[in-house]
Amino acid sequence: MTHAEIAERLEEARARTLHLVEPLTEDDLHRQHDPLMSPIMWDLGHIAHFEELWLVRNLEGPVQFGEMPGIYNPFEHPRRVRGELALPSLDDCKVVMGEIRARVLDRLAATRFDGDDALLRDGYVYAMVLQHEYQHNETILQTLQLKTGAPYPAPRCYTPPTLRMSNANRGMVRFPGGRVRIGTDDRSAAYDNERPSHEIELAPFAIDVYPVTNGDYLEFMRAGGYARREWWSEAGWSWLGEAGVEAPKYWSRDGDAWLVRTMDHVEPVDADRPVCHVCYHEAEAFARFAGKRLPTELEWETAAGWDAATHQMRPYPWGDEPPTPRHANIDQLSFTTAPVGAYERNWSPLGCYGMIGDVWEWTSSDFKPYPGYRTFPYPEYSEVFFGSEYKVLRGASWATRPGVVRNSFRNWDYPIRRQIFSGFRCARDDR
Ligand code: AVJ
Ligand code: FE
Repeated sequence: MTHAEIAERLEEARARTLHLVEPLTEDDLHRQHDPLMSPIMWDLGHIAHFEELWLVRNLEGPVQFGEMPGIYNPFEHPRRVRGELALPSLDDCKVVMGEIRARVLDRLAATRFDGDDALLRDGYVYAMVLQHEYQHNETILQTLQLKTGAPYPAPRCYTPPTLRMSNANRGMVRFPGGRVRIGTDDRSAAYDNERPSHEIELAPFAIDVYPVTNGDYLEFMRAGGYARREWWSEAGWSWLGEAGVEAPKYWSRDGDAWLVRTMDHVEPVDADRPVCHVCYHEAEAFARFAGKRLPTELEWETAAGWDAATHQMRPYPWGDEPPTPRHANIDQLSFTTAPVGAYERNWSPLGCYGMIGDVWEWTSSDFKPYPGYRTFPYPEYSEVFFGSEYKVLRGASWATRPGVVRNSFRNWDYPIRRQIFSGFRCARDDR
């Protein structure tokens, strides 16, 4: 990225953030809509102060993440209590955002990207701050979907293509087994948890061509999926007992049929769209019902990128072209999932559709460091979350900005979470 491109992208990221919150009242911004999510005003202030930490203070000397001002430090205040913090008005926050941005641009002009500092080399720290804002945009959209009071009037700006596939094609594709290169060594944009790239040996496996659709999931429900102990893990069954749910989040009954709400739209559930807002336990139970299992994240990445012709991994399923809303259902402004098969280019070389876009996909993998992992630049992004508490999700959802979309990207959350834009596809051993 050149200096001019960085300035342009910072501007564009902020314009999108402010566009998303534009329809909201001051009360909407300050209210804690759900214990799982911050008040949106907290995300806005946190975005600004994260930028100040890394693009202003850091250029004057090394910084610690703990230097983030108290109220915007996520580790000092868990999400469920952020409604009690003294958050500013949107106008005051915009003033602070503007002041910080002016200092950032001032310093950017004098910054060189060809020195020894790994944070500055190739503009890494700018890419990191941009991605942070993109990721908080998706967090804000999760909050807006949970919003109390009047539903969020989503600023829909385009309708996804409506091409539909015939059911006949809905099978699995096979990976023959062998060595593949997982992860990346990129130091211009990738997060520390995606590095280093490393070769692994994978056993043969089969994986679904499509993510599991609402239609598939309804079959599970009709087969008594939520009442059949044998399809659930122990942790899953105990979650189900406490949560007492009988359908994906945001579904409601309509006689014998089901409706689904996305922001301010309520529609009949479309059988051809990927199921969304299910937790890991539901995904795992469905897989057992189907006689399959969830893929590991290594299998997922292989299915998304491995090219039999070159024996190389592609950065995106369709090749090298940077992701846009023409490639896949990403970048928020469709405010919906699309029927599987709708995006003509969204195929991986192995033959999987929609690894990117529509919904994040649960994998069976715990969020652990790759062999040879080194924390960079701060432990609070990845390292403090490593362990068996979190499951890895791969891909990207309709609410993900293109700047955080790549086959090597690793997302993670607790296995009980359903407010995220999460679905899944199944796999199977193929020995
Ligand atoms: C990668 C989505 C799990 O929201 O906790 C935002 C992203 N990290 N600010 C999160 C993140 C720091 C992170 N996830
Ligand atoms: Fe953050």
